[in-house]
Amino acid sequence: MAELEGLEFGKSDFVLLDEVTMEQFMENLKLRFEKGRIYTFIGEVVVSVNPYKQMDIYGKETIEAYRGRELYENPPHLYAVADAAYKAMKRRAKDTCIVISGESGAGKTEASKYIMQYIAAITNPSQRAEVESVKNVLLKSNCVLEAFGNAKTNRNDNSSRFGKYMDINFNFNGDPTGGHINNYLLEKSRVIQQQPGERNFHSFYQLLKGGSEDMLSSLHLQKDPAAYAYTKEGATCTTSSNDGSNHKAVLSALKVIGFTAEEIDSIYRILGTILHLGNLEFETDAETVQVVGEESVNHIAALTRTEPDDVNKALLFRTVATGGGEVIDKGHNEQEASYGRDAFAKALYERLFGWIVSRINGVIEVKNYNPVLHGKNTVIGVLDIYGFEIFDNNSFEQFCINYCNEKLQQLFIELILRQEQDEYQREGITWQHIDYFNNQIIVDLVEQPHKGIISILDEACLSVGKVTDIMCLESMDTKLGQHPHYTSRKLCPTDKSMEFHRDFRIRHYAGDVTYSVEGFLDKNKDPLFQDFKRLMYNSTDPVLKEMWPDGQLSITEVTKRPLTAATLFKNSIISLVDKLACKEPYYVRCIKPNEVKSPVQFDDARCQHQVAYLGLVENVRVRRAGFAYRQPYARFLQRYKMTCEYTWPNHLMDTDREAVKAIIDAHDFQDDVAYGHAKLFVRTPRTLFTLEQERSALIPILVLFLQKVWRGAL
Ligand code: AOV
Ligand code: MG
Repeated sequence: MAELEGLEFGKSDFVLLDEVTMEQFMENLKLRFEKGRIYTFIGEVVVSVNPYKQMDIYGKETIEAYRGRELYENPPHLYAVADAAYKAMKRRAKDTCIVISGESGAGKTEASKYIMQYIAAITNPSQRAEVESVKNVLLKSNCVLEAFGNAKTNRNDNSSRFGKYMDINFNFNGDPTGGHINNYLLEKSRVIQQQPGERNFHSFYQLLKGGSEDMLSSLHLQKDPAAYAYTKEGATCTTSSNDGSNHKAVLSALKVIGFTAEEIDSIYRILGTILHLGNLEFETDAETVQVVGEESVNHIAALTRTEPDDVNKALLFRTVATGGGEVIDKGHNEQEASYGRDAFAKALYERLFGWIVSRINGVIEVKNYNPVLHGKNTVIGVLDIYGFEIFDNNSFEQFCINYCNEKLQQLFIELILRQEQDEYQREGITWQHIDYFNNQIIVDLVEQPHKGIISILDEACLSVGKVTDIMCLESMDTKLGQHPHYTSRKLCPTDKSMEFHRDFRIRHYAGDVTYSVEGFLDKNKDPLFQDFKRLMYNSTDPVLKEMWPDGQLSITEVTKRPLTAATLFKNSIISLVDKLACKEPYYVRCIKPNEVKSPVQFDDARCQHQVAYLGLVENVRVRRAGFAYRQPYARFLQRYKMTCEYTWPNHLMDTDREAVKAIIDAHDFQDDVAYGHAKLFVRTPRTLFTLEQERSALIPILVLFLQKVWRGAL
């Protein structure tokens, strides 16, 4: 492998370490970070350390330097991986995916944006208008999704609070023809409540700080986020982003994507509605509950295009079907009314977000694609999901996010560590097994049918009678008490770090997380009174109506129990993993250098912890001992037979394997290969590259030769 940078910058590929040890790995990683080299390869995997400062390494010239080049021809970079994924997709008509992982704040979202920018920059050289427009929408969608789906957390000022998997479709020319965004579980509890020091979703502050006077007055809003219960906590937070100018960027992105003026108006009316809902209070007067002050109800009705009386009724009553089949209105108490209001606010935001995503999908969906006319439609998938997180208080959302990260780590283990080694064994290649921690046991702890945590939660949610969070915790303790990755405070009373009898702890691959069980069942059940759905369905705003199709059901029709939030999430993540597993994967492994967002601090212990749990040293070992490329003998022969006199035009040996051996020996590549039962294994890319170059040089000569043969000149 080439050393393209001076040695003073460390080794550009961890495979080149003198010895594969954690010490050498860390030494190299640190040296490179300190020298401003934030990317390092492990073969085709890129390890990235968040620089926490703007780097001048993403410009046009850099893009040109990476365009169409082989991975090892340039220093490590995201662009090298993006180009490799693109080339594999284009040359071999393979679907590929780029999986970006790492904990919260490690740089995944930034990496995904650079990768998309790179793909946009290198495609469509002929500037065809329809391709340009698809690219534009794909790029602009990031700005909109970040505004509505990201927020400041205590780990990251711009933390993704939803998972995003974007497929980009390409035609046979390798130009983008469309795409599709899958979004995963938005952390909607943030709409109504944030931890100290955190903010609600950016969109609210952007609207309040950047919205024009006209817009705000039409929404009956004032500029100050401290005036609203749902944005008060984050009102004084400082962030690195400018809400005002971002608001304008989002508005313009919405227009570019193709949202109509009416649709944009609806989006902001929904945000306004949510802010007004948050300020609603209830009081009990002579045993009836009522809303304090009429003004907010009037605003909400006006903004949602509904009647104030109907809003009032949905807030204060719920329709229930009695045993005798009768339908009655049952009044809420104050607590129920507040609960209903918050559930409504969360659902409004969640549906708004889902609608925005599907609206974007409608624009970028590949239309009129005819595989016979246009050739195979191939895909590059880019995954940017919320990273592993540990907060002071971890709840249901962290549980889901961390489970998702376990699944992605499992996929990495499967594809990079396990299948790799299994194949050597199958092919009869001499191989010293390399050990690694397999986190399947933690994945099972969470998702196993009947026994896993999600099943136990669901059981508690679906059982008749009142089951509390604590009762559910007790059930988990009983069933999982013996599990090596599960601990409960009850089961180990001397453990002072778990303070209350309402905690349980999972020993995750990336660290121990203590979850407070409070609210788990409610968040899992995620109920919303049908009355709100009906209210929205009856709105005269077509956008709102479209978001609430289930509002047309009457109370007697909604008997079926919907799937719980955890089960829906689990199913969506399993289907995501299936989607990724059938593509050729490329990996970016992001590391967060310190906890204080410093561009100069490399916290050894924190970094080493991440390197360890990401399995990077094991990755180097497998890669170094292993073979980067493999091909069935027949395919290899077909491609390179012209590079050897014994195999061109046909070989006379007994087997293809012998013929392949003749090519390898003729080039003196014996030390770089191994012979499997059915495939040739090649250690370094250089070998294939040399053969490729010879082949390219020979093809014009062969074509000339064949033309002469056909013309009878020879
Ligand atoms: P994440 O996506 O991995 O966290 P981000 O990509 O949002 O992390 O990165 C966090 C912050 O680090 C960004 O807002 C930038 O300030 C900085 N940063 C990251 N990468 C770069 C880079 N290449 N160049 C300059 N600054 C960078 V989370 O979404 O919280 O899991 O859930
Ligand atoms: Mg992110």
